[in-house]
Amino acid sequence: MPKKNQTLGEFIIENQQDFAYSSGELSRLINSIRLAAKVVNHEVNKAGLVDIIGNFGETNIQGEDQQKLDVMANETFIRTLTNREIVCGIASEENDDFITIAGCNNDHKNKYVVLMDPLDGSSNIDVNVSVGTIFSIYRRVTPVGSPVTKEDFLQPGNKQVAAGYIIYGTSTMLVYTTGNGVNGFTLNPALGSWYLSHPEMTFPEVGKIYSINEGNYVHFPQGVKDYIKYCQEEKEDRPYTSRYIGSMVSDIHRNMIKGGIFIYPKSSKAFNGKLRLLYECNPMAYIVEQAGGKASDGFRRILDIKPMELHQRAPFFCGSKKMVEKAEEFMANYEE
Ligand code: P6P
Repeated sequence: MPKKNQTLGEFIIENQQDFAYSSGELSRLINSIRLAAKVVNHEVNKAGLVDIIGNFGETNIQGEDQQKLDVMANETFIRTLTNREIVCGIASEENDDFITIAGCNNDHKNKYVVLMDPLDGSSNIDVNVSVGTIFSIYRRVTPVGSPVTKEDFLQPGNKQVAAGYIIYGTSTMLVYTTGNGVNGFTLNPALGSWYLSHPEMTFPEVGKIYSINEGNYVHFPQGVKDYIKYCQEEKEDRPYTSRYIGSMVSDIHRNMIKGGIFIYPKSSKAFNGKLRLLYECNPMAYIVEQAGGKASDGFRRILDIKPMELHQRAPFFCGSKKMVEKAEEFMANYEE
């Protein structure tokens, strides 16, 4: 039973038996993520003070300008995960292909792969709006000791053994699940320790917040347009409040506490939406479902989608169960 204010270290030890199949490696993996998160948090928090803000002068596979903090965060998580010899392979939004960790090619028994968005919402860095890290953990499906293959990464989200996010906001939080509910830890930067501030997080079944970039309205499918009008009409518990930060981790974190729905749909500008299935939608969907919420692409459960490509995108409807179900009703009125 989680005890409020216990440290993350104490929590991991107490819940060791909950880590399915784990012989302590998953615990060590979560521990390495919390270490890397502290390093990234330190850099994000001082970004305005040193010449680390601004473009790195390169673009990533997404064709997005790489902010210096993106690169720093990516390198920090990769280095920390590699040094611990727990992980066989890493896939990152910032890397064209997956990375094989040498330990997989000899007698190491590393059995986990990690997929991550090292700094989501990075376009908000220069305007001092909160950003986040998202991670997703699987057991490899190819034989332990052999080199990892793309097959180890292209698993459906329902095979995740853990997922989480770090939100670098007014305070820094690590929120994660290993399949036994969702718990949130807040960093005390003075002590460098994470404390259980949000035990057993539960997504409110209904809410009054809808989060979508309405600037794309004319490009949305008709079902999305109809749902937006539903949110805005004066009827029953509506109109809802529109809140959109432009940083998915922050939008979904707020909705998980207050209730709400986050939608990044496909559009005539982005035929599969913008968000990446493997290291944005799947981990957030796992967390949201573990908290009692719902996540789909407007038609199908996100976690049941079989990935075909490392960086493939998916439309994303995520949040309070009844709000997502209502949005899906509007989507069902039209051909997928
Ligand atoms: P738009 C940030 O770049 C991100 O990947 C998500 O964190 C965020 O929800 C979305 O893109 C914002 O995209 O097109 O509304 O600016």
